[in-house]
Amino acid sequence: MTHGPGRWRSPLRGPWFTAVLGLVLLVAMPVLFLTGLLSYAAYNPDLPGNDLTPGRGLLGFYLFDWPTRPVWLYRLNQGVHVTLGIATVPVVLAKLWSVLPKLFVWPPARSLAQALDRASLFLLVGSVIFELATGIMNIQYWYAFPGSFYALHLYGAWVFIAALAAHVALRLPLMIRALRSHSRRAELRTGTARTRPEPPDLHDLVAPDPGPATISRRGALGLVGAGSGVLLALTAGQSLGGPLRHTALLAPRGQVLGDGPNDFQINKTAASAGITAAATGPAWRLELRGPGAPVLLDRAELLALPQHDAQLPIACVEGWSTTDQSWTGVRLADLADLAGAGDAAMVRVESVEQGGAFAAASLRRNQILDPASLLALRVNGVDLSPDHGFPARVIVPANPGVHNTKWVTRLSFR
Ligand SMILES: Nc1nc2c(c(=O)[nH]1)N[C@H]1C(S)=C(S)[C@@H](COP(=O)(O)O)O[C@H]1N2
Ligand SMILES: [Mo]
Repeated sequence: MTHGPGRWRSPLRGPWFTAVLGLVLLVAMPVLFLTGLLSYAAYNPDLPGNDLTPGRGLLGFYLFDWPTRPVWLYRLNQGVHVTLGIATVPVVLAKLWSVLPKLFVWPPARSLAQALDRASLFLLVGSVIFELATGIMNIQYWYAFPGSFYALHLYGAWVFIAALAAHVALRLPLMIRALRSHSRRAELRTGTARTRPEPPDLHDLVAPDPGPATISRRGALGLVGAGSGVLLALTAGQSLGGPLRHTALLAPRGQVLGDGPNDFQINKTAASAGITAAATGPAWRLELRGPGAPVLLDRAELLALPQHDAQLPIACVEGWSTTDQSWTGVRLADLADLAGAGDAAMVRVESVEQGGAFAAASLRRNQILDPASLLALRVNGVDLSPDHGFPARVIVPANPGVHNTKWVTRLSFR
């Protein structure tokens, strides 16, 4: 028995309907996978201290030196990854609905081939739900993971792509046949009254005992599209920034913005990071470590060094970003020279913040050397506000936001 009589009677289910949704996902999913892999590479996870769960093993085979140009590279990558991920949710749900009866087929398998097929579907459905759920939890600040988000989301992505590859290999001819079986134009002109079930198919997607249509295929696809469109419209503003930021009603991060020239998104306020006035007041020093004795500089001494400007965005891994802000400060390359480490392969940046995943980050040589990579002291013509990292913060072009460390106290060049 595949379909219980009286259950799963929608006349919409059938190869064509499933194939249309499948086609959309066949475009979206590889983009999500690739932008996800790029995002992981952008962390420089191979540098000491950057990957909190260095167990990726072979999965890191593709890692490369993340570039600093174009400066909007990470902003674009992450905006696409997060916004597209959210917008695919209705399509995934609709596709699962379209094959739902198949999940309850009993007995589970009549042949070894069918058992393997169903096992791959189990991995596919499980991993897509896992990836969307962990991604959405993360951008909504709900860090309820039994481990590191990066590791879970990365491993999940590889399970997903492997299952997807198997699924595409097994079902692509069927999808193409199904798409060719109907005229898309004609289907999109068919209203509810004239909506008929597809002819019975080999794969049992069509209900054996279909009821009358309560919505056309056009209407159902329109509903899915509208759902994706609404999610897109209420999310994209957080990545576009500027005035459009206010349209991002689904983003939890609309809440804290600064004042005046410091009026742009704040990830974690100084208060919530436990930054005290004492730690960032007159007693604050920047420590430079290199091959020789450490160099200590106060803020006035830093301001007396050559100052440079850079127009750079902040782009958080969680999808939001700002438009370019005008940062002013000392070049990281100049600080490396001061530490006697002009040839350093990397720098470890530490914050006065105690503990936590954001309190330190390592940057690679190409990032140190970019003339727009600054230890910023000022932004948009005024001193950094405490929430944006006063007395000094790192800002590096195309860097994931989380590596633009705020409240910096030590740079160790190696
Ligand atoms: N010390 C420290 N630096 C930090 C953070 C932090 O929590 N602590 N947050 C990081 C993250 S996740 C982002 S996206 C950016 C945000 O910078 P902003 O708050 O100035 O916009 O700062 C980064 N630097
Ligand atoms: Mo972030």
